[in-house]
Amino acid sequence: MSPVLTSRAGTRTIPATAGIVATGLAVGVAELAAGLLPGGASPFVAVAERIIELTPGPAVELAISVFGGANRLVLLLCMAVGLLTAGALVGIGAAARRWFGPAALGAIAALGIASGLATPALPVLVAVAAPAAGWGLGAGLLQVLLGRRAAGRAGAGEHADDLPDEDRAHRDEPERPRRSFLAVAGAGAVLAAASAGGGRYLQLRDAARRARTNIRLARPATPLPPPPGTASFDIDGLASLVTPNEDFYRIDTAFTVPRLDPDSHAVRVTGMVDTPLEIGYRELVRAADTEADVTLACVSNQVGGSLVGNARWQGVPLAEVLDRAGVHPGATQIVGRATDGWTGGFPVEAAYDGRPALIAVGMNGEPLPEEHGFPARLVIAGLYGYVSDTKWLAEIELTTFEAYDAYWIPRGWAERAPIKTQSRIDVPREGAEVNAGPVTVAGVAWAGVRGVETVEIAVDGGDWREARLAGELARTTWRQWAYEWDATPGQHRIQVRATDGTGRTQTGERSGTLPDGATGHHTIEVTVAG
Ligand SMILES: Nc1nc2c(c(=O)[nH]1)N[C@H]1C(S)=C(S)[C@@H](COP(=O)(O)O)O[C@H]1N2
Ligand SMILES: [Mo]
Repeated sequence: MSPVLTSRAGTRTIPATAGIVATGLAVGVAELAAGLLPGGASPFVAVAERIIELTPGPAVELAISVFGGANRLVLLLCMAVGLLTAGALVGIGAAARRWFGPAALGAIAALGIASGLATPALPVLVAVAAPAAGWGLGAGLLQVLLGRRAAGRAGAGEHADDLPDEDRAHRDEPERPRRSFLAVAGAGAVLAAASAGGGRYLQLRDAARRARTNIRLARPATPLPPPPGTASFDIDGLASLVTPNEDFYRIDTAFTVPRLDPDSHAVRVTGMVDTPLEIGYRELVRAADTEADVTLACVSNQVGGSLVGNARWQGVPLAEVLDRAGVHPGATQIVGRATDGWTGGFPVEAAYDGRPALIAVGMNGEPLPEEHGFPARLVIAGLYGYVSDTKWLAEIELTTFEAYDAYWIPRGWAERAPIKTQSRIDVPREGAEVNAGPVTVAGVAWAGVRGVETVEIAVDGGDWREARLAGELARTTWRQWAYEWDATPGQHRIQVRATDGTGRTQTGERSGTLPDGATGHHTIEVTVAG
């Protein structure tokens, strides 16, 4: 191969690389700027939308028939490849004529601006500023990269062949500029990817928030009355009957809360059914006419712990959706699968035995908070959360327990996990100092779907004495209790136990949370001042 050819190929690789990185950075920064600006959506997607709009109908239909639901993704990938190819040409052109780089990147930015301005949902400021910011940084990086390369060439690269032999030993000196070119190009590429990813994340989070605030829950067919005053005691420090959404415990494996677009989100029903279904989120919201008061409990809750909360959920009865799909008689397990792949699985009976079992979209009168599963989740009364209450619900799969182990099962947790009867002392706090005389001891007790029949208190290992119970909101919720204790000076130990609606009293035997929930009496020590 002639040295001329090799060197020409070499002179093209570097400007092409510079062009690709600079174009990537321009697009990445535009996405990031759009994510940072209020109301921002992707300029890149805006271009895709204009392309779809300008593509003749039959061509779009062909694309859909070939690629199915992935047709948009295919278009975005094609655009990305096209953009990087254009980037290479931008770089090569800019190496020949300095003005060409900024001008060509400007043309790409102008395409973004024009598409953004034609997108009604995109604020004008974002439509213009985001691509402009991308253009500025991309063009700047291109100049820097081509400058470095020129420096490298001047250093020796181009003239190396003319050098006397003894100087050829120093040919690797240009390695330094080249290395710095690679460093800057590498940093630019990382920055481009990070800003594109970060920008997209911010845009989607923003979109989910905006969409969430625009959602109106349906009016329930038979609205539940507000919780009666008799179901609550007014005692300082006692957990409120209904846990406010912002105080509700949160447990999941999600590293970051999934941000899902309610307009495109759907829940599929798959597996052992006659007719697999897909129900869009909007349809779920319209059909969500059922309310239920349900206490959720985490299997990891220690005795006396706070991983339990009570809310009024609104949704579609799971059985209604399952009946539409037609569950095969052999199916024994319902698996809820989240968008991030997490799964929880519970018996099919739980959807049909009359307990509240909902595909929920509402929590305490508002759309589900993102942390608690927006757009949709399962809420199955009486079962620990890890088997039943899948958040960010994407799929309901009918299967058997033999065929599938949900997320926590191979990790040692029980396959069947009804909530155990438990009770907790909220006041006084563990280790508190109180004055002698009448002291109110109060807390909550819960028993899955069995309801709480009695709560008893024992002081210093003495007889069990019955506490007063607040009215029952529902069999499926916790129940407040209170006990007037005549406190005498000194150190005292207070224990609590509950008896469920089937007459079974919770065990005092202590066991840890693994594999199916902790047991034992919540016990506190208090000091009574003389
Ligand atoms: N997608 C998903 N859903 C999930 C989980 C999870 O890790 N991922 N954790 C479950 C567990 S262990 C519990 S206790 C409940 C908690 O629901 P909350 O965070 O709304 O209180 O969610 C359940 N749903
Ligand atoms: Mo949990």
